[in-house]
Amino acid sequence: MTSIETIRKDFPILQRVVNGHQLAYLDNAATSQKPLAVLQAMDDYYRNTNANVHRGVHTLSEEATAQYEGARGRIGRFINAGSSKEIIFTRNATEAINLVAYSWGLDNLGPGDEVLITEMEHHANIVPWQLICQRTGATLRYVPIDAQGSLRLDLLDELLTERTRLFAFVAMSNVLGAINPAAELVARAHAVGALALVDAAQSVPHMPVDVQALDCDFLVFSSHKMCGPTGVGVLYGRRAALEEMSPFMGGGDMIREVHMDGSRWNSLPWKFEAGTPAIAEVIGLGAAVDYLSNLGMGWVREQEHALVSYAVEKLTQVEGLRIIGPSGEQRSGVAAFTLADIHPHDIAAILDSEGIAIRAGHHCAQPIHDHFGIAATARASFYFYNTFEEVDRLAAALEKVQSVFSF
Ligand code: 7TS
Repeated sequence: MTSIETIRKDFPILQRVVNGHQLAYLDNAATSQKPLAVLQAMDDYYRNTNANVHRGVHTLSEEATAQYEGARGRIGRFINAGSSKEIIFTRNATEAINLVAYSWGLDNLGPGDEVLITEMEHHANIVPWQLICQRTGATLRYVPIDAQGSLRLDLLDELLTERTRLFAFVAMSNVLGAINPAAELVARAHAVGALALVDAAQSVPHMPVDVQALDCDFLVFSSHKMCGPTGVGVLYGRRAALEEMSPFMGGGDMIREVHMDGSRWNSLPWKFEAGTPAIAEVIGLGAAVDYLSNLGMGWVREQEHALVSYAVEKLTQVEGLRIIGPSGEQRSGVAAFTLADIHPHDIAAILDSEGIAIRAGHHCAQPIHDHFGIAATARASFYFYNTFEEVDRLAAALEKVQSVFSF
C-alpha cells in the first residue's frame, strides 16, 4: 500500500498553511478534499471537450456524452449496481432524497400510510418526509436511539408494520459515527412490504457499499464527500421502482416527445435528469471513484478505523471531554464531543487559530442533539489522508482549550 505521505501529495490543499500552522483538515464529514486526478479530469474536460451532452452530432458533443455516460457506468460499478440505468445524477444527496419523496411519495402515500425514519437522521432525510407527509396525510414515525446513540432495534417490530410504506435510514451517522446494520434493516422493511431507502452520504465515501448485497430500493450519496466536486449527487434506484415513478422535474432531456397537448418521458436514467446536467462534475466524480477504487474501500475503512480509535483514546484523556455515539467496531471516522461547558464554537475557533479545521454546531442533525439535551457539539471527522500526528495535534490543542477555560 502506498504510504500516507505519498497519498497526501495527491491533495494540493493539504500543503496549505492556515494561521501560521500546517492545515490539519478534520472536517471531512462536511466535505472532503479533492485529489489532483479529479481536478485534472475537470480541467481537461473544459480545456478539450466542453460541449452539451445527448444533443449534438458534432465530435465534442459525442465525446462529452461518452465521458459523462462512461462516468455513470463506473459510478454504478463502484456500488455494484446491476445496471447504469439505475444511476440518476442529482445535485447532491439531499436532492436525491427529495426526488424519491416527491416522485414516489406524492403518488404512493395517503392517510393511514406511514413513513419510518430514525432519530439519528440528517435533516436531509427528515424534512422532505415531513413535507410529503403533510401534503399526503401520511404519518411520519421515528426509530429512537438509546443512551449510547445506537438505534433501538428492539422496537422495530412495533414500528415496522403493514402500514409502513417506506423505511428511510442513515447507514452511517454524521454525528454519532454509528454504523447501522443496513442490510438487516432493508430486510426488515421488505418483510412488511415496505420499500427501503438508505442514506449513504457518509458510508459510500468511507466503506465498501454493494447495493445488490444490501438489496435496497433506493440509496443516495454526494460526490463532494468522496473526493469529487460539489454540485453532483447520486440516486441509485432499483429499476422496477424507478420505472413506476413519475418524473421529478420537467424540461429538456427528460422527454421523448413533447406536443402541445402532452409529453412522453425519456427512458431511464434520463427520465429523472431534466435540463443540462453538471457534466464536468459528473466526470470529476468518475475520476474520484477511480481514485478511491485504486486505494480500495476496504483499506479506506481500516485506515479510518485505526485513526478514529486512536482519536477516541487520546480525546477521552482530555479532562471534561465527552464523546457521543457508540464505540468500537460500530464507529465510523467521526468523533463529536463536548468539552466541559465550553461552547463548541469557541473550541472550533481556538483550534482554527492552530490550523486545525473541525466543525461546531448541530451538524444538521438537531434531533440527535435534542436526545442528548445539548444544543451543539464539536466534531472531528477523518478521511484516509489524515495522520496520527494530526490526531496528536488535535488532542494537544484541546488540552490547551481546556486549560484556557478552566480559569
Ligand atoms: N445525509 C447525511 C448522513 C449527511 O451527513 C449529509 C451531509 C447529507 C445527507 C446531505 O448531504 P448534501 O451533500 O446533500 O448536503 N452532512 C454534512 C455534515 O455532516 N456536515 O456538513 C454536511
